[in-house]
Amino acid sequence: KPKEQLKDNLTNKEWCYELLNKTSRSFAFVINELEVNLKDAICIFYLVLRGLDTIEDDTTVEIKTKLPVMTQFSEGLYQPGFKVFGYGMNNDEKNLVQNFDKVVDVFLSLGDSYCTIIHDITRRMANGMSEFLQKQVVTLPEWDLYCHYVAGLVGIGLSRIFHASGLESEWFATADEESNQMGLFLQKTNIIRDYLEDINENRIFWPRDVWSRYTLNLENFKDPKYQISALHCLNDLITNALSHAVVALDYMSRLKNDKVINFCAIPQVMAIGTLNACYNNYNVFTGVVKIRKGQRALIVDAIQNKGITGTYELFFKFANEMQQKVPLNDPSANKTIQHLESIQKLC
Ligand code: PS7
Ligand code: MN
Ligand code: MN
Ligand code: MN
Ligand code: MN
Ligand code: MN
Repeated sequence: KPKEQLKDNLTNKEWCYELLNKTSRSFAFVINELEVNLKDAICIFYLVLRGLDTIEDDTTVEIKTKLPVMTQFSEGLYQPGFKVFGYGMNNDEKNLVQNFDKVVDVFLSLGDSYCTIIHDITRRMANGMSEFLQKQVVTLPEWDLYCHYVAGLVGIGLSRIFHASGLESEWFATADEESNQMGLFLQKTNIIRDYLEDINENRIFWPRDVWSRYTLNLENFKDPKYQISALHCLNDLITNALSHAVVALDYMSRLKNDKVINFCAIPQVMAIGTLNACYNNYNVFTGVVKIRKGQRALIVDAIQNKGITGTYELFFKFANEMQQKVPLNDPSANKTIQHLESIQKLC
């Protein structure tokens, strides 16, 4: 059969899984391993939020055009045929929002408890994104609030989905603070690592109250003559992100289902590994600092084979590696070491 014809014959659910594989760099793998019922709910949750993020991220559309689209987005989940045109910075994102009716179709086939959770989180995230399209991230409480909207809420929604599936305990239904910090740990790591990508797209997610203590203009850090203050600022934000690790470990220690442990722990370990790779590393300001393919494979392997024990071992290893690199004259050194020691004591 020609390729085109095969594509036309996909069910909406098959189409959704195809889009999941195309639009997510790291989640497709861990989602695919989950038990069927949970897997469909989380695949749809991912695509719904990826659709919303496509609207948030599209810098070619004016903010006043986006705002009503964002506020109506969550209602679209209950409207068969709902699609969005004119958004997407690449073909996969365009494809997703232009054919969003396929996601809505599968969404409506999920159990009611899943629909309610996904709808509630999507509405709250859209409102939060709208708020921050109209203002900058200035203070540290504002940094936490932006990260709550775009990632903490994902954690809260996922915990409710785990509980609703019956695979995880009652505790997850109301663990909003812990779930929020699971999200904040990932989001802050993403924002720290994406300094260059974001600033080149005219977007700033580094909180001004922090970077303004180290430079007058965040763009200065791209210039190696500002290397020392750039590294001090970077290490300051990494220290802030590390403050969530202890709560994240506590959250993960309460999980029972092996596949859910993999789903939660692989991204968290990748995050502390990324923070370790970024720590005191000027390459953050000149390119992309990533965990190498081979190292990623070792992490996935350790967690798949040793579960929560493997997770603790890797948190210990990365915390320990980071601690060897703390320069004594770094302004955040004491705090950094405190956080790294709390992590290692738990492991
Ligand atoms: C529903 C799995 C497990 C309790 C699209 C997973 C973008 C880091 O910068 O794609 O756009 O390239 O690299 C994920 C907590 C959310 C937080 C947030 C939803 C963990 C729209 C992930 C994914 C909670 C807003 C993707 C937060 O990074 O970003 C599902 C527990 C989407 C989680 C965005 C970021 C996620 C992110 P970029 P990435
Ligand atoms: Mn994005
Ligand atoms: Mn975004
Ligand atoms: Mn219950
Ligand atoms: Mn990013
Ligand atoms: Mn990215």
